[in-house]
Amino acid sequence: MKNVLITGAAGELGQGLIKGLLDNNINSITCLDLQGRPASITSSKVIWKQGSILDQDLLESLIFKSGFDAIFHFAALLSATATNNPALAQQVNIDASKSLINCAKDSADKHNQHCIIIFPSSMAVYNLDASARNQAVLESFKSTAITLYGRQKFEIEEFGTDFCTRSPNIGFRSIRFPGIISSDTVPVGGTSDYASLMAHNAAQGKPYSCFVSAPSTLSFVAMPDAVDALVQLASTDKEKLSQSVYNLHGFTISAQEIADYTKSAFPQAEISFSPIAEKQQIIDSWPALLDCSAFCKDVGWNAKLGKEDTFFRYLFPKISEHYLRGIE
Ligand code: AKB
Repeated sequence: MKNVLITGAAGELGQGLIKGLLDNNINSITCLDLQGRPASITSSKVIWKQGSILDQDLLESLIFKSGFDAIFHFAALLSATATNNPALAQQVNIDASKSLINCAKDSADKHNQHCIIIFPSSMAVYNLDASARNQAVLESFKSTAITLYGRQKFEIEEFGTDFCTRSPNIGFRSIRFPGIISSDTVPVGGTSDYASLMAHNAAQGKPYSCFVSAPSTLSFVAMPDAVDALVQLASTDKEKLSQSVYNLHGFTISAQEIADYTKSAFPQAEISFSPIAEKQQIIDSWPALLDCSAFCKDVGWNAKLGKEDTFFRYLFPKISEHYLRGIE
């Protein structure tokens, strides 16, 4: 991977990946986002284009001009935002994703080079009942997501996989992410956001009311492990990949455990639980444990941060430092 495009680059996954790719000596990273360049991204290897993923002319000119060898397509409306804006979610999550894949193919054909599209899917594609939630969920588990977002992620997984089997110059690779815990950005628009929000609020001395119940348990991964997973998936030889869509899992943790951890790091933290029925139903349908053995075997990835390390070695120290320096 030498020359990559990241759409939705200012989001939490985008910002995490930019740092990860720079650490891996990438030549050039072109970023597309509605927002301007974040102040923390200063490298001259990063070219920032402020604009919309819905601007077809902009997308085509970017992709055709540069001939990327990898495209990380992160621009999306997350679960809560998609539910509240279904028309925009259709445009961004479905229409723009399909046109990006089409455009990547045309460009790869024109430049006669190979381009890999990396698509972050989500555990939101699953809809588990209580008995299924007690087991590790495999990719083959068939279900109908209860959120629009989950159904849209699944639609693009299927579209990308099918499209690329017919187009030799492009590859489609996808990870079904659990909730991601990030220290650098405050999450917005997701349903799993409560985990990071507890800590971000505590670090700023603000009370936090959690929108799911204390026993709610979910699968999560720390951002550095999520970034490693993306970089490793993009760098793995095609022959080693037995499937196009993989589960990822870091650790299982309940909302109560996160609150306890947060209170032990920030003794003044005020955390209460006021579950919102709609959000609770979504969380209860998502996995607490994803079987990611295929990903670990094919790509050679392993989570480096377990649940205690994620909070005590990564999240709490980093956000304390951020807020002390006044960065929000
Ligand atoms: C969300 O909550 O929408 C995301 C996800 C699980 O995909 N974090």
